[in-house]
Amino acid sequence: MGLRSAAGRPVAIARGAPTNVALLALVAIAFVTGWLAFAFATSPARWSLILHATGGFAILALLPWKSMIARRGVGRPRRGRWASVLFGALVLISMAAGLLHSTGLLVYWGPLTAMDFHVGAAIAAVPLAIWHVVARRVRIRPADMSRRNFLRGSAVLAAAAATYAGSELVVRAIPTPGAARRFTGSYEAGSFRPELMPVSSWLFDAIPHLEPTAWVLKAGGREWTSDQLANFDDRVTATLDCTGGFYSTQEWAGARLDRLIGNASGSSIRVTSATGYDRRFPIENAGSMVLATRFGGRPLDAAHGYPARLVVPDARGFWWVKWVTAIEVDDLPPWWQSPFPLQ
Ligand code: HEM
Ligand code: HEM
Ligand SMILES: Nc1nc2c(c(=O)[nH]1)N[C@H]1C(S)=C(S)[C@@H](COP(=O)(O)O)O[C@H]1N2
Ligand SMILES: [Mo]
Repeated sequence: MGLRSAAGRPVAIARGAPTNVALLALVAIAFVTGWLAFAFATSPARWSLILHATGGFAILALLPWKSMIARRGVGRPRRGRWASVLFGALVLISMAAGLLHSTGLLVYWGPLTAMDFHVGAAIAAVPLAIWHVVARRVRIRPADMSRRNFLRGSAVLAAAAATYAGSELVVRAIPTPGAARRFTGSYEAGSFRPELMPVSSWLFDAIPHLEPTAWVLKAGGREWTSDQLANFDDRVTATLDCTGGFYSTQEWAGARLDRLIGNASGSSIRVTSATGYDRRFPIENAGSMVLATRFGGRPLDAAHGYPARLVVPDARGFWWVKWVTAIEVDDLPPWWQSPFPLQ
């Protein structure tokens, strides 16, 4: 795979296996580090995104080689060729959307964000990726493990890291809108302006319109009405950082969870929405979480979780359960849940 013309372009591939295996590792790294970044709203998000972007740029760096492999493959009259091409298209769409987000050139696309396309295309590519690797099996030969291929692999990684570092410098030097990203890659929106705060859902939840007179909260072995809840005035300034690519800082007010659960004992707290959406938290965190009824000095609106929504400082937006109806303490461990919501 290493022959080059006088112009320095790769001209022939003796073997595609090393390129394909490198791609397998890189696609897997990009996928895992992407989700890892979504799991955190603190510094691990940045570390995983550095790996993520380097992996992404390394895939781009292998494109000249892979396009030769792909051209040869497409030329063979074989079943599933078009599934491979669709796979390639999804990877390229994901890559393009990732770069549109990171440079800030196109962050919103109607109600969707570049991040939604980035992750959506990557998820859609997963079954095709598995099929591709199984149907186009590669065999590694001892000769593939050569010092030369190892050096080439290192060169590709170094080039990818340098391209990423360079792109970050360019984004800041021009500057493109991407210069304003937070360490999670998210863009500021409507901070301290509740009326301008974006509205988001994890997947399928629609905004329920709850009647304040009918709504009750179950917590600490009793029921709370919205009037009773309105008497609390615990305040916290905290940033909601949505994996869709925006963040918004607000002054939240409501009831600290340790006050609501009383002296209930157990390992974790399960917070449930009127929609069925729920998240579980270590009981030790009760003192730092607030069940908010107000933000920026005004009541929550339906879209942002009225009558009450959870505020979890330093946790990603998907932990901030909206339209809360129950807060229960039990003995299940806090990790006893899907790492990301399923609805
Ligand atoms: C095929 C799989 C994927 C590839 C090849 C890929 C590649 C990329 C690339 C090239 C970028 C732009 C890097 C930059 O210039 O900063 C990017 C950004 C990003 N990707 Fe992915 N990605 C993939 C999947 C995912 C998944 C599954 C997630 C999350 C679950 C994710 C989350 C992110 C985030 C949050 C950013 C923004 C980083 C920032 O703005 O600093 N990616 N990705
Ligand atoms: C970014 C990830 C990848 C993309 C976009 C991609 C895309 C493609 C396309 C479009 C083809 C030509 C159509 C076909 O033969 O079905 C192809 C061929 C092939 N791919 Fe991939 N592929 C990727 C990763 C991989 C990986 C991870 C492996 C194996 C570990 C692999 C192994 C192969 C093989 C063996 C062929 C056939 C080459 C030939 O017939 O000469 N590919 N790939
Ligand atoms: N019940 C419920 N709560 C939810 C969600 C949801 O889909 N259902 N989405 C979460 C996600 S992913 C985010 S980013 C925030 C968005 O809050 P906002 O609409 O006030 O910006 O709500 C969280 N709380
Ligand atoms: Mo979100």
